[in-house]
Amino acid sequence: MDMSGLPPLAVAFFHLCLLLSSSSSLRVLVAPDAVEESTGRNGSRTAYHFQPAKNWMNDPNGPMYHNGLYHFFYQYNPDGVTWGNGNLSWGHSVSVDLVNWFALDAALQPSRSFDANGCWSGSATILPDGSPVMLYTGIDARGDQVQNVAFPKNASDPLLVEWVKPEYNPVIPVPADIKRDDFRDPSTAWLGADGLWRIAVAARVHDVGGATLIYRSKDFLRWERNADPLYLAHAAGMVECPDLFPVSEPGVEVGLPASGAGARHVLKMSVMDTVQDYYVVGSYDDTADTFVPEDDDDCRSWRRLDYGHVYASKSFFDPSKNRRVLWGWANESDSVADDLVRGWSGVQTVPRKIWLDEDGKQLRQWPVEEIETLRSKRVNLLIPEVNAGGVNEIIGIVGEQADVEVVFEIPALEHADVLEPNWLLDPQSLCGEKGASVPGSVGPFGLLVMASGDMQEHTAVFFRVFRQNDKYKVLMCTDLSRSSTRDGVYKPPYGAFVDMDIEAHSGIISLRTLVDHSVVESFGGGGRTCITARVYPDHVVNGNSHLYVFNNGTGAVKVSSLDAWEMATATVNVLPDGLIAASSVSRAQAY
Ligand code: DQQ
Repeated sequence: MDMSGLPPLAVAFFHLCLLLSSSSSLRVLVAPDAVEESTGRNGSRTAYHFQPAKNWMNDPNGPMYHNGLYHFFYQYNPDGVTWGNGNLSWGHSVSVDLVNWFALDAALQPSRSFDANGCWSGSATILPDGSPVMLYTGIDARGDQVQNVAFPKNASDPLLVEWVKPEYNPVIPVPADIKRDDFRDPSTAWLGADGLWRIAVAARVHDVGGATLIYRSKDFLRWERNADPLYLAHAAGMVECPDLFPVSEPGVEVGLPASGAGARHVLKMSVMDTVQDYYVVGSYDDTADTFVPEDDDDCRSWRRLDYGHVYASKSFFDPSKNRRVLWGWANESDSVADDLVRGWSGVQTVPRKIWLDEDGKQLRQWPVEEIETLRSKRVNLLIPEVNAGGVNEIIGIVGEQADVEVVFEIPALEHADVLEPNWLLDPQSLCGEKGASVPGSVGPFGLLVMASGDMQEHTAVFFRVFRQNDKYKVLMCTDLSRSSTRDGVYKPPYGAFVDMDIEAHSGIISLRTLVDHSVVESFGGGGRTCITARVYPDHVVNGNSHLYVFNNGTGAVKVSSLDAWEMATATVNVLPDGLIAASSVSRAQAY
């Protein structure tokens, strides 16, 4: 077939379809009702965020790029919509573009004494010969958390469908000074100058605190613990899912692979006490294997990857585009009863490219460029400014599946309200006190999304600018208090200060919000501050959602540009029609 006229993505998609239909080992996880489910029958299923066809999903696991395909694994309960203590498996999907995903059989399932009670989180490492290895936490037959390895059964299978767990597992049993259920989540391995591999493993050390331990090995079989932890979080309890990665020079968007000697590093930890992900830039000593943060010692005061509802994030280096890509788990925030009705629970954020900002202190995050291939119908609103109390509707696109990019310009920053110093301590409460309908001098201004026609339901994503001495502080909020008229739904305000000098940026600040049914994922100030929220408005069951740009401040705000796109529905873990027949043949053979 001559495909020379097709765009590269279409060609890649075609190849993946061929691969899937011809792979003899393929057994597809898609449930018979998955196609109907994926259309969003209940209004909250997403159209372009990653989620399995059904059941429970939590942490992203072992993302990697291998032989031209992206592989994404995730904590999966094959038997139901709750976390499923005892049978957690690694769901597995592949993609050519990080947007459309094809479900394969679970890669790891509890089956041996060393993971009899669950295959918990872990990471992928690509070895120098190009073959991948997985490290994951097994909950063994006694209930101990142990670290195991797994290899592809057939490294030349492009889909890497089957994984083998060697008999010699576990490769790291729980150490004597650590409780059996406080030892988990091995990171991607990196090579030290001495030729030994290192991994970080999360643990709580008795009377000491949350620790990120370092283990070294030359063969992935025998691992030795370093006397010093990579980092000790004295004040925090258990920390989970550590991620240590090098970053390029400030402002350089190119990523670095796992080692990257000499570079500054970022340490990310998921803190169980707060169920939040924190990160810091610091110096990693690759001989002593210790990390010194360039910030406060208490990791709970570090920056957050996302100031909304995201946890257990994981990144990987994508050599095909020289970038680091991150996903995070966005849990449901309505009730378990709702999950049971829906038949699924949990989504991932969109894959985000991450790099170090020019300030050398914070990460910038941005949806990977491939997400833009879903942009279909485009509208742009030509309004020079939004006056006090102004609300302008963005019409012409489906509001519940949209990508909105808006650039605001504040003509008179000096009119901003004065900031009280204690407001800096708790931006989330400040967003609650000064919600979208409380007028200030400069702001609130931003977007109203997932709004019902009568405005009874809406989610507000907005900024407020304050003055502190002769500087300005920008508060970013996502306020869920009016997001749904339903009871039993978590509707907090989320908020954080955007770390940028808005005056030096000529009073300009941008906002990008991805709306996807029950997800409102926002990137403020060019991705300096991210807030992901889960929303469950009632009106979507029978009606459409509206989008607005608004300004409830007393001063006018200029809209330098506003572009909004309707987003096409991606193929996420549902096979395209033409392949359903092929998959049911393999399903019939499999069961
Ligand atoms: N979830 C996994 C653990 C990890 C936790 C189990 C974080 O490995 O510590 O599903 O959400």
